[in-house]
Amino acid sequence: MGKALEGIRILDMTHVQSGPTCTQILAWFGADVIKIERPGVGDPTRGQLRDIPDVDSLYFTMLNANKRSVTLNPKTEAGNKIFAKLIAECDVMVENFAPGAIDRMGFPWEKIQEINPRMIYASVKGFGPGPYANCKVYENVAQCTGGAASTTGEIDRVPMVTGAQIGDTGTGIHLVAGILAALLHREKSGRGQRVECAMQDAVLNLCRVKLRDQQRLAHGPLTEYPQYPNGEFGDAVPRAGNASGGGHPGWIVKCKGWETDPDSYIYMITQVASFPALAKVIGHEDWLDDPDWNTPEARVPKLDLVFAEIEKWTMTKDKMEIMDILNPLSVPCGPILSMKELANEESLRQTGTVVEVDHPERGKYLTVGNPIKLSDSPSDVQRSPLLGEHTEEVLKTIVGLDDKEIAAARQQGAI
Ligand code: CAO
Repeated sequence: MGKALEGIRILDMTHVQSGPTCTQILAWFGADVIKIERPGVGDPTRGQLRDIPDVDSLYFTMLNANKRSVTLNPKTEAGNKIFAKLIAECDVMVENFAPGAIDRMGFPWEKIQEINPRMIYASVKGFGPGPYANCKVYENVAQCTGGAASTTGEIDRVPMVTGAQIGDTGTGIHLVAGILAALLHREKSGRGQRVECAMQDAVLNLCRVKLRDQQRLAHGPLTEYPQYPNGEFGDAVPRAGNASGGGHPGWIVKCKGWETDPDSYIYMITQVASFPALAKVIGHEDWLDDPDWNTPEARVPKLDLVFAEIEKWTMTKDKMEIMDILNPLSVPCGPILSMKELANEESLRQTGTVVEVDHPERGKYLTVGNPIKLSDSPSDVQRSPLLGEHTEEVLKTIVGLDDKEIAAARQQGAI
């Protein structure tokens, strides 16, 4: 059974997180991803947040699975020629350097097109065209400038960033969609094209419901927000604590053991259809005949009381026990799972979403496998490459250099 992207070759000029996320997904789908790294240095994340001295960090190993590593400096004479040949031989080039870095290497888009008109050139930048186009951007900058931070956090407290890497990984996933669309389009047009994704845009896309709420504000208070009915609304979407972003009110409530276990909580959603079952199970059958409680409209102004009553019940039970009771009743709820629990979750191991990989220098480590499952071309996760592990192999088989030329390039510091 072939892989979905078998035969597609990616020139991977990415570093840190956003770009590597994108190329890792393409690699899981079977593309041949050739990661170009600076000789002797490599992707800076190889050395960041190291848990074991002198061994590639988990930051690197968890974002660069299934790739080949080539060390190459395109700013040297020999490196420039090798890079041009790689452009000619690849289908897609992905990069996420600060604006202008690839141009400064001598490869503006016009030149890339000249070398290979079928090339798809995909970039992540912090911002799109405009006043901030030249800014360098990291994850939390994108969360702040894309609307996530202003709408996340406790009511009337400081803006909050989330642990989910929506700026980096979120943008990388958007870029994958653009690359796949451009590959399909190339089938018809015969030509490559540029694919650009700004981190601010990707975060805003992920915060789409908050822009929805911004417009709703003009027509009255946001009734599902905890500020309603007693708090104040300003002229911008406020932070809403753990309120649900959807049409059914939700909140996080305590479970048994919360005093000592920081993750003993569960997210409860008071979906209209399953509310009678929920009311019964928490001992509030009385609500079902009471017009003060038995409609969503009646409950909305006192959601704090609704969740306080739910919490009285959840505090008597373990979060997984609650799942077991509520799921058969079709009451949507989600236990707050810690990373420790997720790492040990057997069902995630079974589906390949959590995978153990063996690395020659660090030994066994856990990574997140491909969350996108294809029925006919499943992904297998291979360890990340060592720095320059595939330099000679790629230079010989794809660039067509012989031993003498490789030695000369090495002497120049090109590889
Ligand atoms: N050989 C020689 N030089 C190389 C090289 C190689 N193989 N690979 C990269 N370089 C050089 C580049 O040419 C560039 O040099 P110049 O600036 O002199 O042209 C430099 O290394 C990389 O520059 P950078 O500005 O991209 O790197 P930085 O560490 O200063 O900034 C980051 C990092 C992420 C802030 C910036 O790259 C950026 O804003 N990228 C776009 C947004 C993005 O993806 N952010 C997410 C990062 S993940 O949190």
